Amino acid sequence: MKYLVCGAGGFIGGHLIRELMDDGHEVVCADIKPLEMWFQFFDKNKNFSLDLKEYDNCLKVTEGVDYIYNLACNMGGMGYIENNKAECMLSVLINTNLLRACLTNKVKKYLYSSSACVYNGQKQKKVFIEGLKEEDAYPAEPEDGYGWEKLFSERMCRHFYEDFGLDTRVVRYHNVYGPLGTFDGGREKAPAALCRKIATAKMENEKSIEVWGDGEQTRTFMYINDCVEGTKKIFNSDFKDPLNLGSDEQVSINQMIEIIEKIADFKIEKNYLLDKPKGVRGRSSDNSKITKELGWSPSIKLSKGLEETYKWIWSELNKKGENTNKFTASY
Ligand code: GDC
Repeated sequence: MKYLVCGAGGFIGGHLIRELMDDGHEVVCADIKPLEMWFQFFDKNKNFSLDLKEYDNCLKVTEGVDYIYNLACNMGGMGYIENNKAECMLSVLINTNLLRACLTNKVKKYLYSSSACVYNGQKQKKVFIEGLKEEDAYPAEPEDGYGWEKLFSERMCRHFYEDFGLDTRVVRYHNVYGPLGTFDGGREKAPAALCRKIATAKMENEKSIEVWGDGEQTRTFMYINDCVEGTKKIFNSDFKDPLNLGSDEQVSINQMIEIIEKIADFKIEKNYLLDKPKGVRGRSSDNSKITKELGWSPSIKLSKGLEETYKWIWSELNKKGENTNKFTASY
């Protein structure tokens, strides 16, 4: 079977392609970024650098393809999505035109990468909340901009199945982190940002780091290996409705900082910046449905995943004279 990975130059895309290749599949890769900016690049594959918001480009990359993982969207951590709502919403063109191209080119199955940002904001007003169940996305009050696009695109997948018979899957990612992802430049999420800040403080012997908000806000963070395994499992399952893919190990940002301090063997003072983007107060994944449907759920401990992530970021920061621009490049 021939797979297409859209968003191939991104964090999750790069890791997923490696796995699909290891499984022996032929993979076509597409991303808007120039090839030299891709986080992971494999010569062996057919690689396209083009804008999937354009229908003609969607037609081109889907030709002869059986299966699609659509991970392509303009995104980032809270610092990015709160300040670039229109850009985030324009990703609707990627999903729309890929779905249209799937029909023309008779693609067999299509996975759409949605997000925990689809969940109703009213259910995320406290710290350490009950896990969000899939049905908590309605009544709709998602994250402004980015979350609305994700919720709308989820529904488009559903209707392409109902009306045209296209076999679709929808996965709702909860804050994914790990090596070979963005850790600076403005799009980074909290795990990578805080690993970078603590590593930099240790290297430069600084006493404090900046933390957005009061540090009491809570999240669950999913390590990339769980993310790739779960994504493939959902793709290969018969379950067509949106499914959470996230950890259920809830921590506050302050608790995550403590874990990173231990890994780094470095204590730091926290300078809380209350006017920075904070997002929801508390978010967590309820994993009952994925456990029931797949007999599996993410299980890698945050301390283990952060250890790998910190080590990688530390080594990237230590690379002297090398061009690390690819990690700071804008979309
Ligand atoms: O950016 P993020 O990881 O995204 O932020 C988590 C929390 O960590 C926020 O409350 C933020 O204010 C706090 N925080 C503290 N310091 C920092 O230095 C920092 N950098 C960052 N980035 N945050 C800091 C994400 C979306 C994604 C995606 C996932 C799905 O929201 O940004 O695009 O869809 O959700 O779960 P987060 O978890 O709010």
